[in-house]
Amino acid sequence: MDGSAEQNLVSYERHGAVSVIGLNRPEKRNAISDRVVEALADAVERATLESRAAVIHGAGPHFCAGLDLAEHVEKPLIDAVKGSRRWHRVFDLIERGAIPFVSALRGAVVGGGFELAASTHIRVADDTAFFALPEGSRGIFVGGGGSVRIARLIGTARMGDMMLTGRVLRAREMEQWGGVSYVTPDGAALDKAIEIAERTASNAELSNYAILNALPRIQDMSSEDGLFLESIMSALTSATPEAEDRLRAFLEKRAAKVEAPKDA
Ligand code: 1HE
Repeated sequence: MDGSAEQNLVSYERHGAVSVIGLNRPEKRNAISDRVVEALADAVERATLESRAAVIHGAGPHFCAGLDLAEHVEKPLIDAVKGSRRWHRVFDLIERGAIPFVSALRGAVVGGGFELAASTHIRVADDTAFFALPEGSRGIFVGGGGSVRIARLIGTARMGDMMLTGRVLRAREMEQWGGVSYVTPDGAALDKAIEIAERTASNAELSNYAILNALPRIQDMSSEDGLFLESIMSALTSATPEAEDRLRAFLEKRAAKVEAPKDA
């Protein structure tokens, strides 16, 4: 956004109902400095206010090289803790906000870049994307929510493997591990991510809100509490005029049916 006088560290555009947010520091492979975190927070807040869905991508051939190591190496311990907590708050605005976020991934999706992607709701990678958590070899630890989000996404054992060995996975391997949901040809991830975001933007707003906010919380609850909250959310979303309109539209054959995939 308009984050800095010298350079917009994060770009922001609107495509209809979808905001497109770009990490915009390609000369440093979109490494995330404190100022990038602030610019990202502004963009996420703006998107949440004015759009129905958003896409996050990176300028240039790499999505994101993670934490800005040049800035980090100079930081006193207390500032490192505060910095990590700030990442948590900003990524939480994405994960448990009010609109769906789709990430478009290419090239390096590394360390904090993978943590950012893990805070989005849907990940689309092109064939050039590669995933790594080099924290072990750098002598640090994840600090952008990865120990919770990435561990849940791909499993703690696989995340531990990536951190311990520095193993680098291609997009197709990460798809098999559940870390990305779509793999496209080289250069096609952003368009696919926008298309998916547009699709999510056409849902009922309250359903999207429940998907974003109830679903992850239910995972943190006991089964009994989760099932109870599910019933409450189910009744709440059904009780809106929008739900009634959408249900009647189907019953009166004005809404699309669910169709089998064309290539099935
Ligand atoms: C950086 C960073 C960075 C690049 N912080 N400056 N992340 C890492 O350990 C990944 C480190 N980066 C790389 O392994 C590579 O840069 C890439 C594979 C991402 C890209 O390679 P390449 O050949 O395209 O670029 P490059 O020549 O290595 O980098 C271009 C410039 O970006 C160079 O600066 P220059 O002044 O020499 O031009 C690099 O120093 C700079 N650069 N990555 C700072 N990360 C909340 S906790 C999260 C913990 C982590 O994220 S740990 C993982 C950190």
